[in-house]
Amino acid sequence: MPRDERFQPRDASVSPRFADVATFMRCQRHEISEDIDIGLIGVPFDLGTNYRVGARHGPAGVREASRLIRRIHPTSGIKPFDICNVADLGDAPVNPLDLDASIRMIEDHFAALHGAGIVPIAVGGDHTIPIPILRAIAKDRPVGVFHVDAHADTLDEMFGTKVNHATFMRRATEEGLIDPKRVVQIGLRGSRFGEDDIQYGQDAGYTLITMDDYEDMGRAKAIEIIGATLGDGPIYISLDIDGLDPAHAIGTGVPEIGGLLPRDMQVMLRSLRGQELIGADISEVAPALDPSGLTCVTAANLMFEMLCVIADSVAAHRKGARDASSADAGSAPARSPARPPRS
Ligand SMILES: [Mn+2]
Repeated sequence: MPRDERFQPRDASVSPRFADVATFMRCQRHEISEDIDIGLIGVPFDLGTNYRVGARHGPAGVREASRLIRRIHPTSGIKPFDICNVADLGDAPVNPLDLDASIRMIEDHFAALHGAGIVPIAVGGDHTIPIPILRAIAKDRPVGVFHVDAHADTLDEMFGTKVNHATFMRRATEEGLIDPKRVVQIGLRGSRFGEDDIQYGQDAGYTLITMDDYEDMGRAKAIEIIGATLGDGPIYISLDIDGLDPAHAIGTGVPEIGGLLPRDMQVMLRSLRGQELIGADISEVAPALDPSGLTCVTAANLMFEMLCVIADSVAAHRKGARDASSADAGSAPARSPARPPRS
């Protein structure tokens, strides 16, 4: 695939990193179009938050912090901007005074980009946003989920509401958007509402790795379990920044001590290379709660980790689709995300 200059980040040797309007990783700002493989998109929504608010400013904070991201992954060597057309798609529309309307607007927007064959990497926003995203991109078949979080997000309701940042995994399971046998939740910890807080996922068939489990088994074993559980098939990544220890990400709504290190998170995300990755979000980044700016720097770098493995996946499946269609002309590509092969 020839490199398309319309989808190259601004060159830091020509325009200094601190100059110009902030976009995700200094990518060019585009509207939804079929020329785009991967869309970096903000979802500035936090009406689903029950404690500390401010994740509506996450997209702006992560755009600003992502100015420092470069072109090439230091370990894998993946060059995401060479193998995929990547663009900043701006923010999904929201109504800051209406949760239900916002959820519909977000779903419609992600349905539009999914229809254009774009794989989304979303920056929240609170952790309600995977629900409208999955409704848009996973309605055709249930997907596996790699879910990093201090909290299981499987409550049935909160303050009498069903759609909020503590319920998305349960709603997605009920709605058939995710395959519970292909779900890993990692980073779980913190005090609980009740004895059966995390029971829902266990009963549904999720694989849960609490922080206590993680400390006992170590990172290599955790990666082995993650790979075995996710298996083959489409996978969505949902990263609540509160999965990390608040020493590295205090700018979040519901911080819990004793969490994952950014380094461990980087290595775990890298382990997803070779999987079929259909989208991702980083949620619960609330910049105003972290005057140091570290939370946004951490989120921007984890976003780059996601971009690299997702670009590798999109490029591989584009090629896979091309091979499948040349071997069996007329049949649909076997795996999604399906987009027409480009020469
Ligand atoms: Mn969460």
